[in-house]
Amino acid sequence: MTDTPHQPQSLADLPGKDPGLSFLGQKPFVAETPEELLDDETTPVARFFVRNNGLFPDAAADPESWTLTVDGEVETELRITLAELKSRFAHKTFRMVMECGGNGRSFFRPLPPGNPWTHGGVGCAEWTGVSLGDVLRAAGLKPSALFTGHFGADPDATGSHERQAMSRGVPVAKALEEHTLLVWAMNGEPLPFSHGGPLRLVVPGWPGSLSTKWLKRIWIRDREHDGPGMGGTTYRVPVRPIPPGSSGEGVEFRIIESMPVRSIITSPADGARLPAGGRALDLRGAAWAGDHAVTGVEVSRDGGETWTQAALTPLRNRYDWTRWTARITLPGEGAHEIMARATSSQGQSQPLEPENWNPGGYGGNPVHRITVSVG
Ligand SMILES: Nc1nc2c(c(=O)[nH]1)N[C@H]1C(S)=C(S)[C@@H](COP(=O)(O)O)O[C@H]1N2
Ligand SMILES: [Mo]
Repeated sequence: MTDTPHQPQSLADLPGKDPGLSFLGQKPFVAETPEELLDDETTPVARFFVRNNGLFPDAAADPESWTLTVDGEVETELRITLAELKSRFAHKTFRMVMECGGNGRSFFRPLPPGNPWTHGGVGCAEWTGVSLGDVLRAAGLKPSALFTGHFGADPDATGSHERQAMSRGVPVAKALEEHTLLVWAMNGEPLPFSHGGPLRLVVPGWPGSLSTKWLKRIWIRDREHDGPGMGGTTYRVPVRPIPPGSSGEGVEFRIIESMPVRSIITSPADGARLPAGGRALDLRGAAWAGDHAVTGVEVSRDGGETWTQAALTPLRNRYDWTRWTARITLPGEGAHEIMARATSSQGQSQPLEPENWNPGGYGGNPVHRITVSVG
């Protein structure tokens, strides 16, 4: 049976979206955010990227009666409405980065299949909800509970409800982190439909595909989850480097957990023109590193020969992004390329070109480059 609700044709069909987003596809619906539209400390809903793997589901007629099932390796199966989630558990609000696992894919050569994200499959919003761990403890995890499996209400790309477009999961330890939330509000407003309203997961630091929108069910499993998006080379990378363009056959792969370190310059915009005679240039941006902290951001205007340290702004909470500022002096008139690179608490920093080619095109985190011209 196919039952396909009205599907937005373009960005203009999603209420309140900034027309400056880059539209990557309609079926499934995908749009990323140009770096200069990520200049707000908290990414407004209007500028937050959208990534669907299937079609949009029907909108909920009555959000408060939206029901989540928690079943599998639990003492007591839960069927709980959004209203009950709100009344039974402690509310949490954290500002946290969400980033698509394929962010940066377009920088790989050869280009792997999939959405050609630049650096804009990311946003940092204030998410309000309850800790998934509090709900799992209320259900009572059996000793056999090992992994989660997440199920959304969206039909797959053919419009079928029989098969999930995507159903991913995490080890129970990640599910029990305080910051892993069941979310019903974004930036203080009811969670918009295009971002999974009335109820979604936010699993910070790990690929966005784990943050299931229109969340209906969490299946607690005694083994690694095996839904669509868990097999083959999907959301997996080789444990050792492989030649670019190769299939990876016979090579050991691991599931991606923490996302890599990345920084973007959010002001000025790529292509900005400065008045003649201008020499000092103020830069602003953001950096993040999955589960880890950003320990430094540097900028260069000479192709990476020399680097200038940026000043970092303190985080609001774990998984927030790091806003940064820097001032550089441009040598004179003409076009100048400026790059930014971040370093994580793991000691990893961004390469000039992506080095970790993989068939799914995950984890491409080269330095962000912009060009500004003077005069
Ligand atoms: N139900 C459902 N949840 C989903 C998806 C999806 O296709 N269906 N896409 C995932 C992916 S791949 C990403 S990157 C994030 C994007 O969230 P956003 O659209 O709110 O930015 O949602 C995730 N949650
Ligand atoms: Mo994604």
